[in-house]
This record gives sequence, C-alpha cells and structure tokens, in this order.
Amino acid sequence: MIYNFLYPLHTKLSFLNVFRYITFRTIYASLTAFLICFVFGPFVIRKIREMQIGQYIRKAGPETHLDKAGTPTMGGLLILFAVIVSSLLWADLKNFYVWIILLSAFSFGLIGFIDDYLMQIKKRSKGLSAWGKFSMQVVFAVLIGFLVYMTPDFDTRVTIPFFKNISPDLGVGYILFAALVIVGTSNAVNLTDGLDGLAIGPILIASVTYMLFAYAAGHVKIAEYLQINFVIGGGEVTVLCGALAGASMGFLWFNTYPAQIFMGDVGSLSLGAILGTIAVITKQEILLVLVGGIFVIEALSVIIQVGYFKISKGRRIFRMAPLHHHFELKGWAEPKVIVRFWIIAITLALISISTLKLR
Ligand code: 57M
Repeated sequence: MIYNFLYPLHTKLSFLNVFRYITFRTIYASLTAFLICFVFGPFVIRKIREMQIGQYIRKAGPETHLDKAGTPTMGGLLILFAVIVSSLLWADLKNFYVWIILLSAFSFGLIGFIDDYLMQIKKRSKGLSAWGKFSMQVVFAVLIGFLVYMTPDFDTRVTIPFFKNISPDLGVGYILFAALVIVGTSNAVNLTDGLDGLAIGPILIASVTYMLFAYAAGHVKIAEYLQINFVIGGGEVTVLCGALAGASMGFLWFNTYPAQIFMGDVGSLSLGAILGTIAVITKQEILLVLVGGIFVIEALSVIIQVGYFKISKGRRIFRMAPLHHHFELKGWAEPKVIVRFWIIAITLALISISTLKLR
C-alpha cells in the first residue's frame, strides 16, 4: 500500500524513491510484522486467557506436557494478522503472487481456525476429523496451484537441486504438484509444532532462506548469473518472506520456552501452507525438502512409526512419534531438543543456499 501510494509521488519528492527497493521494503516489512506481534502479544495472550481458550493436553503424551494445560492457544491469529498487515503495507499490491500467498495464508488459517474453534467448543484435544481437515486442505491447495499455473509466464518446469540441466515440465500436472507441496508442508509443520518454539524457529530460518531465493529468482541479472529460473514479479515475494520472518521473531518472543502462548492449528497449518506456496512461486519446490528438513524429518518419523507399528503388529521404532517426543522420553530437557533442532535447521538452510552454486 505504501509502495502503491507513495512511490508514484517520487517524481515530486525524490526521497520517496527509496520505496522502490525490494530490499528496503523487505526490511521494513520484517520490522513491522515483528513490532505488531511484540506490541499486541501481551494483549492477545491476556484476551485469550480471559476467553479461556487454553490448550487441552492429551494424557498419552510425555508427562512434562501435563503442566502445559491451559496455556493460551490460537496465537497463529496474531502471526497471520502481522503477516497480512505488514504485507499489505509494504508489498506491491499489483503483484499477483502477493495475493496468492495471502490467499494461502487466509484459507489454511481458516481451516486451522475451525479446527481450534471446534476443540474449544467441544472441550477436547481433537477438532476437525482428519479427513475433514485433509479434504479442505486439498481443495484450497488445488485452487492455489491453479492460480499459480494461470499466472502469465509461470514456468511449469520443476527445479531439481544440484542438476541445472534436468527440469521436467509438468504442464497442467504442475497444479497437483503444487497442491502436494502445499498440503505436505502444512501438515508437516503441524506435526512439528509440539514443543515451545520448535515449529516457529525453523519457519523463521526457512523464511530468511526463501528471502534470498525470492530475491535471486526475481532479479533478472542475478537469476541469469546463478542460472536459476527467472520469475517475473517473483522479487516481490521477498517482501512477504520478510513479513513472515518478522512475525516469526515476534511470536517466538512469547512462544519460546516456557511458552506463554501456542500458535494452534490456525498458525501451524497456515505457516506451512505459506512456506509451500513461496517454494512453488520461487521455483525452489523440491529444495523445500532440505530448507524445511526438520519438518520432513518429523513427518517421516510419524510415517515410519505408524508403518512399522502396523507391519510388526504393535512394535515401535521410536519411543514416541513425532521425533521430538522420542528425545523427550529419552530424558532430554525440552529446551535441549528445541535448540538442537534449530541448529539442524540452520545447517540445512546453509546447505540449501549452497545449492545456488553447486549445480
Ligand atoms: C498436533 N499438537 C500438539 C498446540 C499447537 C498421527 C499422529 C502422529 C498425529 C500427531 C498430531 O496430532 N500432531 C498434530 C500436535 C499439541 O499442540 C497443539 O497443537 C497445535 C499445533 N497443531 O500449536 O496448540 C501439544 O504440543 C505441545 N506444544 C508445546 N509447545 C508449543 O509451542 O509444548 C505445542 C506447541 C500441546 C503441547 O503439549 O498440547 C500435540 O503434540 O498434541 N500426534 C501426536 O503427536 C501424538 N503421537 C502419537 O500418537 N504417536 C504414536 C503414533 C504415531 C503411533 C506413537 O508414537 O506411538 C502425541 N501427541 C501428544 N501426546 N501430545 C501422543 C501423545
């Protein structure tokens, strides 16, 4: 909005020229989103407490989690508010990708909100049925995939990390591929969100990583130099990555151990979907497996545990899945599991960035 209203005035007031720069707007999008979370956080926590929207804890989990009963949840509403307001302020609203990412945030936030809301009304630790949630996710993800596909000049070739000469063109099948990336990431982030700061930390790391990818993909010279896909208008996604990074920092302020608030499904489902959508638009879809490696590892631990449990008729590989519960049950203190997972996330992000050169 600031860009759309103020930049055109730069011919009369030359200092307004600064709003043209994606880098400048990304920094301020990040700071704005951080400040929104930081300033409104205590108010939101207080309000949610007053409305008695507290977390129900499953009895089957690690015992240390029983103390967390009643922690305010649905903090994802604050994250979404910060991301959306900051993006509307700092991004170019004529850019179609900006609206697609905001749609992704809103639609998956809505699914998560319904889930959290049902949990509060029904006063239990389960909200929507698994199939109800999954089918809504698929519908919205296919819609987002379709919109990306319909964007003029969008390239339906998939980037394969490390191999610059191999990029299969999926054509119309790209819609389903994009939907798979979005739904997969949304659910993987949801599974990861089981310890204080465990999901939002890697989201912050991934958003900073994609900030670089978006900037490179949207800059014709850098894209050409790095031999990556040039995405017309993709540079604007950098600003949204900045908003996401800022909101993540602001939320982490309150979600860090011992958490004063959880994000709820409204947060985890939408953050995963935003990340998946950004990966699709910036043409670093497959690389998300590495950038969001923590989410992948957590999801795989569940698939392996459930698969093995069924085949072996009741035996387990991990003490409990997702993986963070395994380490908790081994006796690691919660902050140790969290920080070590963050360290792994940073390492994977650095390796991901190196793929820009290793091709
Ligand atoms: C939701 N939700 C947290 C909070 C957060 C298939 C199966 C593996 C699914 C999985 C599952 O349902 N996962 C998705 C995970 C919950 O947090 C809420 O949920 C939101 C995210 N959706 O924002 O609102 C609990 O996580 C803890 N928490 C924190 N700090 C945070 O910042 O401590 C969350 C955020 C909170 C709080 O305790 O209550 C959750 O874990 O429930 N199911 C599981 O994860 C279950 N695993 C399981 O059943 N494993 C079996 C299977 C795979 C065979 C096994 O290994 O044998 C466990 N989850 C829990 N207890 N809590 C089972 C026991």
